[in-house]
Amino acid sequence: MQKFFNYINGKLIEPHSGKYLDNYNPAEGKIYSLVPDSDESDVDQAVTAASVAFPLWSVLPAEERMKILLKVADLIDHDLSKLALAESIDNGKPMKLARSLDIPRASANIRFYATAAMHFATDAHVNEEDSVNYTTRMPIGVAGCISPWNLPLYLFTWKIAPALAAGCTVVAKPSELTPMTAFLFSKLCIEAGLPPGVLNIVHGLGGKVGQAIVEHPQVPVISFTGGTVTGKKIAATAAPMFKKLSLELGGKNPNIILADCDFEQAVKTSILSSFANQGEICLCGSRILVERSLFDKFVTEFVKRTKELKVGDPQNELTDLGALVSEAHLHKVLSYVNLAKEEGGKILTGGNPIKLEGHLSSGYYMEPTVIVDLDEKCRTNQEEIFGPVVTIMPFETEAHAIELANSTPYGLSATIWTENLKRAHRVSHQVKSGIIWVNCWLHRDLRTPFGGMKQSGVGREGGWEALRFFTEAKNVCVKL
Ligand code: TXE
Repeated sequence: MQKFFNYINGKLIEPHSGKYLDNYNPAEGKIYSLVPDSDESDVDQAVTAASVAFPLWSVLPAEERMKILLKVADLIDHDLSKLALAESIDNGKPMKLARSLDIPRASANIRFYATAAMHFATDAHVNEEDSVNYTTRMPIGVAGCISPWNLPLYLFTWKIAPALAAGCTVVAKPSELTPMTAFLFSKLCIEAGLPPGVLNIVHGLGGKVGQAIVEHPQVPVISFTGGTVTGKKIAATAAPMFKKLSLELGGKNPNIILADCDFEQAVKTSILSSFANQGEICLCGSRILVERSLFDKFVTEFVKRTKELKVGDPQNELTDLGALVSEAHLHKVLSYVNLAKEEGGKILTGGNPIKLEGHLSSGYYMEPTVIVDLDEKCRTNQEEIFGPVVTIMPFETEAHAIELANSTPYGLSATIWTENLKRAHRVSHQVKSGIIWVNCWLHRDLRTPFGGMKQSGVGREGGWEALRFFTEAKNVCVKL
């Protein structure tokens, strides 16, 4: 049985407890590896290593940091197939998705920030009369980076890259459900010559290892991606310690289909924004809002294409949806289908678990599901399901669409389909989401601010936002 190890002070080591957690392959529903069941003593050792490494790493010229990080990115590209297979096995997602999205984006994250550090500049304010002010931005210190299981290496590197590029050292924790690529990543960091202690990866349970990172007095900055419930716990721990916090949380994103849209594009992309990665992307458009005049035509075509999706072996190139990440998560998502029925919803397609043949017979599979006849206030339309389940609701007017779009506690992303440019801008400006896509979805430019409003999070990642987050601004005023 394969064992993963913590990566502390440049070494791959066992957890102090010597204990391990079972790690499942969701496609087969079987234990395939063991994850360190670390505790706060392991976190302590990691924070010490990161603290010792900080003075040198933080003053290393950006160009030197860039060279090492670019080597890591090259090694990820070199191991694309191996990392994609690891991601697919660990998460249950189709191999073709891991190979086309997850792993290329992981190396892109690192390359983007390795080079951004070379161009990161600060401000100066000259007062012609008598003074000049200039701002310095120094790396804050040891950064705690905690990431979820849905896009494991993609989101893990999305935090670590800017932290390291900014000159922070890092103690990171991947989800205990998908530790494999983080473990392989630590080996690549060793191979690339990342100095010991600059990055430390401690595996284990969120409530134990994650909590220990968040409450550690020598970790002044925390970057978290995960559920809103966990985000609240982290904020409650970190706020009284005046820690700097970035929280990327859940979503219940509206996908607004106006009657004047490019119908084929809207349907085709809506299938992706509904079911990609088994619907386990916080940016998925899980509430589809369709203008009344287009409603029947859209629902008919959307359900037809949903039925055509292939749920199966993640290693099969023809598979569109693989397994959900865990048995518990599958049951959670199925429980929302039952809730939808209780709330008066009509299941147009899907809603059932799927039992595949042979070695996949114990895997965590379910049908992509489309639900109508629910009102916007019911729990099914208010709570994040985070699976291959969407609701479709009609709206009468543009104002009604905006009211529906803004009717949940979340505000992460939204998609708007219209061929009318003025309408696109008008609606975009009124939808309360941090990220708006018009006539596209998940079309990413890493320079843009990434994050949500309301209960979808605090702060923004991406572009200069992330480098500012991991640095402390200081203003120096010099009297002339
Ligand atoms: O989250 P959890 P999950 C959201 C997504 C969904 C959820 C799924 O919408 O709601 O995250 O991810 C660790 N102190 N997003 O279930 O449980 C845990 O071990 C410190 C939004 O994994 O919150 C794991 O490593 N850490 C996002 C990580 O937190 C703790 C994109 C996330 O776990 C902890 C992806 C604690 N008390 C998912 N408890 C976006 N907005 O981009 C758990 N953890």
